[in-house]
Amino acid sequence: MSKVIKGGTIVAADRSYEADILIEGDTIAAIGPGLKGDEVIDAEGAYVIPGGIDPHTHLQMPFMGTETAETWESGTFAAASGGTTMVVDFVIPGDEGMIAALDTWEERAARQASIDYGFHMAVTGWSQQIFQDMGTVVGRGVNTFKHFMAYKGALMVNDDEMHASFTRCAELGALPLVHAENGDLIASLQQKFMAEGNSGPEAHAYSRPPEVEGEATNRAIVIADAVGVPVYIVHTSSEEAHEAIRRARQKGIRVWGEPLVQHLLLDESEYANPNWDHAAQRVMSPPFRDKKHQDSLWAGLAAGSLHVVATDHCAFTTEQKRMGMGDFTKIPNGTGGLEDRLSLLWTYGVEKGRLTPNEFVAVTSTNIAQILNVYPRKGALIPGADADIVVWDPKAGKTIKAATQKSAIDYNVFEGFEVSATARYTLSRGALVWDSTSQSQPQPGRGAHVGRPTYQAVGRALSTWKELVAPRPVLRDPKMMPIGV
Ligand code: DUC
Ligand code: ZN
Ligand code: ZN
Ligand code: ZN
Repeated sequence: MSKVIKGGTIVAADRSYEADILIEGDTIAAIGPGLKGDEVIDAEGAYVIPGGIDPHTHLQMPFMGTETAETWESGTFAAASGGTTMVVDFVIPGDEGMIAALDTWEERAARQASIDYGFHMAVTGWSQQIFQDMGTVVGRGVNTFKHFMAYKGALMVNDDEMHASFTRCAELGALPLVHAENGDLIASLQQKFMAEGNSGPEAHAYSRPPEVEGEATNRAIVIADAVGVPVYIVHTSSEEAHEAIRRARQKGIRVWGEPLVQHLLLDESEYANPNWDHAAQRVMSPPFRDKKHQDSLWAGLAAGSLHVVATDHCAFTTEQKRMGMGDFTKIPNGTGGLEDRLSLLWTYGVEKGRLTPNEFVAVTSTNIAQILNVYPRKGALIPGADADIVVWDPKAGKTIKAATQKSAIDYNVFEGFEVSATARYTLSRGALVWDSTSQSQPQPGRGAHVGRPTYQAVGRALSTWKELVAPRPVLRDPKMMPIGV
């Protein structure tokens, strides 16, 4: 049974044009005018875009003494309803090690996911075992390794460990990802604010100023450059971090920056809300910033110094957030956004003239498909690509409400936001996983793991340190004693 998407305007990262799309099985068979298929999907008055890819989610992840409340089933339903057809989730190994953790993540996703998915693997220390396991993990289709420069005493790696792991990434042809915040400084600021009696959610933001992010971002880039490996900075939230990325790119260093839709649209005044629950629900790291930082992030997306808009979807219930009443350092860090990312970015990006529709497609799908080495299977509408397609209706607005969301948590940090565009249909490898009329849930377990090959030379960085660390002449005989001694 073939399908044809008829009457829409295709919006790709590089151009927009009117054409139908013929789907046979999992993939796009043809694109052009007047195509015929067994089943017609109506795209009249709508845009037709590549399915969104959210490269930053934490589904059912054990963290800060609890586990994120979004399951693979609820999370991928939420994603599909919002026009996202692939998530890349973080595997965070505990004592069981990388391989057992990857088994757990794979098993859960295989059973529950209704859209396609991939994994990143966290490196939370350094040992011979980790060195070896990284090779195994790459063999299982994971080409990215995450490093936390924050969460001291838990996930944090120091410079030495990061350098070792980056070197291993370079050797394997893998891409390091970094959560860039100075974890030592944060730990001492947390102690200081608690000692001063500042124990509420607002102190979470006080303890993580933009400076700690800017410093760590720069440090991560310098270490990656020393090794000669490209680096991807997750949740870039501040001008300081953006500046470090911009500066490095100007020097020819291969670095990518990923703002979150939350940081683009929500600011630090959220933490001043007198309702403790409201403020705690918005505690995430890095914290929300002020308008100056938001403007910088929007500008970076338009200028091409920032590349991907993700969500870091890490959803805890209000009950879980209350673990941190009386001590902000115990509020589980994380917010949601997976379901609303595309609608929000369209409304507050495209509609406001901050992004073109083509840039919108680039930052929600195409760029990350390229960075993660799954392009053009994902992120492109061309014959042969997976039929991960969204019929995007720019006239079907709604108000975001926790009461009607597909996400499993009891609130939404974007509650009350009006959005002007939503997904009419979402197709995942040719199957309808979201129909805005029926709104029925797609089949859990139909999603597939998308293995990602390692990077070839073309995607690799060259260190700008080449001359700096080249062998140097020995200037004098080391056995000769100085005159007069
Ligand atoms: N930040 C969060 O807010 N949650 C998960 C991990 C992270 O870095
Ligand atoms: Zn992080
Ligand atoms: Zn500020
Ligand atoms: Zn994260």
